[in-house]
Amino acid sequence: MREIKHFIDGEFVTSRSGKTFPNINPATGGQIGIVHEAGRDEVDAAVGAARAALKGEWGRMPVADRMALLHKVADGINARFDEFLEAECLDTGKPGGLARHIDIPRGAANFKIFADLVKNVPTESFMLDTPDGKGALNYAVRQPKGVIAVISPWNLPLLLMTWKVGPALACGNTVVVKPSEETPTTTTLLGEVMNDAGMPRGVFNVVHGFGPNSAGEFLTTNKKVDGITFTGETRTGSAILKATADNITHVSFELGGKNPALVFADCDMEAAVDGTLRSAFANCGQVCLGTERVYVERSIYEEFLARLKAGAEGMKLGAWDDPDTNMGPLISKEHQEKVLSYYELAVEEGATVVTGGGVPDMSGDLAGGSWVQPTIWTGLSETDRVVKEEIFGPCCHVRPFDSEEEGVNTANDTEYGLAAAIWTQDATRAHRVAAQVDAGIVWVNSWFLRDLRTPFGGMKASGIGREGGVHSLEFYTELKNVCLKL
Ligand code: NAD
Ligand code: 6OD
Repeated sequence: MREIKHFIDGEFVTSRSGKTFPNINPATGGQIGIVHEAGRDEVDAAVGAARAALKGEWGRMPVADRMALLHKVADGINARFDEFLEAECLDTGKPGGLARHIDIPRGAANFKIFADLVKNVPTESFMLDTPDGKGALNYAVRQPKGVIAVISPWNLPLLLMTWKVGPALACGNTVVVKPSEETPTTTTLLGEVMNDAGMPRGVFNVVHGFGPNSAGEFLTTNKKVDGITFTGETRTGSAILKATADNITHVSFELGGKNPALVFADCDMEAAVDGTLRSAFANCGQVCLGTERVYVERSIYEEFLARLKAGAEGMKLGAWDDPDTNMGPLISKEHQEKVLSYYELAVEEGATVVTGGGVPDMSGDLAGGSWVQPTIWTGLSETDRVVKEEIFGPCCHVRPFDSEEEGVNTANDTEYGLAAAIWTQDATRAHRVAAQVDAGIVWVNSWFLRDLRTPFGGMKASGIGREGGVHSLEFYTELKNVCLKL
């Protein structure tokens, strides 16, 4: 059984309190590790190490050397690809094929892409006329924000953690990461990679634990943290905002969603069905960008629904290392209870269960896992809780619409604004609808097609700020103007 320790100032350490919690494989319900839980002492030590590192070798390192080091970190992940893959799949239960193509390669790419980007970003300058005719030169410089707390979720653990750590380090900051209590392993492995790459001590630190009255709260209330970048539920974002109010700590938030898909009669039906199967069911529906509300133009509604149902029923639930598996379990028994409570609520609210709605029969070791069936509903009203609230499971509600205006209005009738998918072959319509949908990320005839140079984030209750490309610099650096009188 793996023992998962904190990584502070370049060393793996246990908690002084001796407090630990189990690491569970959600596919079987079995314990695979023991994790040390950080108290205030460990969090303060990690933040202290990160602050000291800003003044040390890291703070003085030439940009080119910093970028070369980040490339070495990416290479280090790739060199231990299979180890990261197995760790991620055991922590989450996700299919190996998914993690092999998305989670682990992106975990490495997040370091290279931001390293390459940061060294090529210009800043502005302005000449100002002055009464003496000599003028003044204004120029902007970017400097690191300081110590960044990275608080990450369990659904794409390595990918979403490095999506923050990559740009934070590229910009010259130091970090203290608190991964989700459900998925501590790959973040800890990254500590080994950092040491092997020669990362100076204290630049990358990891503390394990929960949110309230644990590592999460101790980190978000620490006065020596300069910025908090958080990915997780909207209500956790709200708790973090309250915790940071006294210190005015800067935040970047990527939060929940209740994302719509708009499927128009002029779509490529096969692409729309395949894309919606992915957006609703990939990673067992545990993708913040996933589709939970599908609106289909009435003339193709029946055909689309029948094909979506057939696709959902063809999904193969199984072990991560079975090459036929394309759906894993939910992350935990607690999350399984939550998702199943929505499955029950849907029926109470009057849904027609097109497929699924329960727990599949799993055999052998998998019988103890957190499995649920991929589920499709119809017949709910737009005010029903199942249509309004983020479920974060492999499920969606499908509803017909009669006009573009109706489709857009129902898609926008939500407190969230993270992502949307539009399926149409009419380019004019695609641009028109994309402009009207309230979402930070709109995909047309695709889903989760990522270009890391693009802005990423949510409108409304789905987040604060944008990361990705140069937008990451807005959070991870302080932009300073120098005005020089000539
Ligand atoms: P969560 O909010 O429960 O937990 C996320 C992290 O916050 C964990 O590390 C957790 O320990 C920590 N945390 C919890 N309470 C805290 C507190 N009071 N103070 C400090 N830290 C605290 O989210 P989750 O269940 O891990 O992830 C699923 C959620 O994340 C979904 O709502 C999903 O939409 C969202 N998500 C959003 C994005 C995005 O890019 N917008 C990406 C992935 C996931
Ligand atoms: O691809 C990304 O950069 C990203 N942040 C994906 C988020 C997925 C949410 O579950």
